[in-house]
Amino acid sequence: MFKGVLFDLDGVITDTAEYHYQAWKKLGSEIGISIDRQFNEQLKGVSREDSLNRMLEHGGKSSTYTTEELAELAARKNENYVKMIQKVSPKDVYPGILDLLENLRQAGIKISLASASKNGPFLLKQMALTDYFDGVADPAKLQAGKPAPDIFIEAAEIVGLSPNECIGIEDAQAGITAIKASGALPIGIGQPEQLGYDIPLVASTRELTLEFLTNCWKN
Ligand code: B16
Ligand code: MG
Repeated sequence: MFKGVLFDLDGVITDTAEYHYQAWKKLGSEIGISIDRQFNEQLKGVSREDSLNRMLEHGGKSSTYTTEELAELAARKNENYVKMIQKVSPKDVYPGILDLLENLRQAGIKISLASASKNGPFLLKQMALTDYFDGVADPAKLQAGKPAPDIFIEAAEIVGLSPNECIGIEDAQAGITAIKASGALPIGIGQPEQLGYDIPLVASTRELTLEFLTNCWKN
């Protein structure tokens, strides 16, 4: 039996992608870069700094800014994002997630957060989920973001486990690649065209039951 579950946040526990999108769009409008929802798909699971780089590249402004200016732009996006997520509440937790957390806890399975977001702890608090988590990996401490495995390795280690004793749950391609590279067993939320045909997938978080996870582990 698996001993831990490593959760991504955005797209798995709740939908913060829309707020990230609105905040990047606002920054883009201030610096003359226009983005749409399709482009935003590329930013899912990608760190703040890497997202900014991708946006600048998209707008043909890759070498326009100094390191200090880049830091200021990333901070400005985050200020807007943080304003938007003040309204996140327990109502925003995706269906099935609370039951899953409750059942994992009762089964004595460790629960750890492997989100690229530096706002992860704040979001857990807003959704009243903090107490379910035995550990929260700090993305600021790590060298490489997803698709590198670092955040999933860290999320397992902080709860005293090795990744190969854990299941990782992700909605983004970069995250699935990271889980595979860490040695944990990936479960994806989404479609095989994006996440691959070689891993167990669910279309909705409603399907993420303890029974489903147990079956994935056995197979
Ligand atoms: P922040 P996840 C990711 O969360 C988001 O999907 C991604 O869009 C965002 O840029 C990244 O967190 C960093 O977030 O700016 O709040 O530190 O999917 O890894 O939970
Ligand atoms: Mg995600």
